[in-house]
Amino acid sequence: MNSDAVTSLAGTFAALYGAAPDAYFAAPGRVNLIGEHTDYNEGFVLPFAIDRVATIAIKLQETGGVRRLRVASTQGGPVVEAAFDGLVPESVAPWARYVAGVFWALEQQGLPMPGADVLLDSSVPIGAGLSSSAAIECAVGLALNTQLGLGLSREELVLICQRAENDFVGAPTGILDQSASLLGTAEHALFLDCRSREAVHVQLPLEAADLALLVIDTRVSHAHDSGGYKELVAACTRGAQELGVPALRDVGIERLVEAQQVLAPQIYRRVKHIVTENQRVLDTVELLGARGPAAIGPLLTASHVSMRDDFGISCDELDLAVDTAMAAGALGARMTGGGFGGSAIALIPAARADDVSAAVREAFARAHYLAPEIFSVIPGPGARQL
Ligand code: GAF
Repeated sequence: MNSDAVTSLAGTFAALYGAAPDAYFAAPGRVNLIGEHTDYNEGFVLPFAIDRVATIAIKLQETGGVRRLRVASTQGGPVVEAAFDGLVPESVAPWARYVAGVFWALEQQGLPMPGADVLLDSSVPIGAGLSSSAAIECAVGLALNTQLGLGLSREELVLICQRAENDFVGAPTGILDQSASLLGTAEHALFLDCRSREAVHVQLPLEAADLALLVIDTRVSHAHDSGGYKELVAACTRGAQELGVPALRDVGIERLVEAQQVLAPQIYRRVKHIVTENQRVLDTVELLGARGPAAIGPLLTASHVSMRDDFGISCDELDLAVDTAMAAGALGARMTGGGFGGSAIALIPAARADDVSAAVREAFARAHYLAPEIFSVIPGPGARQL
């Protein structure tokens, strides 16, 4: 965020709350390059932090009085105000739960929180599968950790923010989004083992390879606290139980034939996606190291086909975005994020960005879909104080 934007945030904060903020923090959204729905199956993911962020201005309340949380957004709307003691999700508007939930999760951890005034601004599109919610949680988590001197590591903050999302917002998500936002670094993707939580930064030199990564936001909105995501988690848990393993991470490709014989067809297809997707993540990391980003296109597209045909979480708009991008010269394309809408990504030769974008816009217009938002992203830095 440039200094003009911080000045403008300071002005809005003062107008709303009658005082200057103590500090500013920013945390990015993410693109998941590959490794979808593998996180809560204790498998592998390869996301990167993007150059679009949620920014907060924050002022902690002095200790002593009744604790109160006030949250406002630069998008407008009334200031959301909640008493801190007995804080429950229902006492705050849904969008403000991503802020309040982090205060709540830290308190649940035995860390007493002060009240606070928070102003939120975000350049991460909402409901686009780019983790706008985790970006807010991570900005708040880093702010409280820093301002209160809690001494938590970023890895610990990942789990606090995940707890806010799981137990306060009510979405049973894994650690993919919060890990990308808090642990991401510029020019790298984050290769994360979601069982051991070991994270390795893998170079993703898009520019040097004359490549670009386009995000195609279909504007079909989705939310993970609704039914679809929970059903997927339940299906994967059932698949693991029936195969007698702690998590689908423990099922190798070689067990798929047996899995097909013992599982109901719908559970089998879900299991097949997770098992093959874990292998695709490992193959992608290997190819990136050996041959660079231009080589990974077919793996990205295979991941999309698996989500479309086996995991069952694509939609017509995402399929059209992927198929059109491929026909217009993309090296690989896939939906990214939780699914049921949101965004597709396309890995393209940088020189073809305008042609691919135009082809996708035209195809959407022909299908009478909403006009997509198309923009390119680069791997940016993780959450930080401004
Ligand atoms: C959402 C969730 F928040 C992540 O934890 C992950 O499961 C993802 O969907 C699918 O890969 O973003």
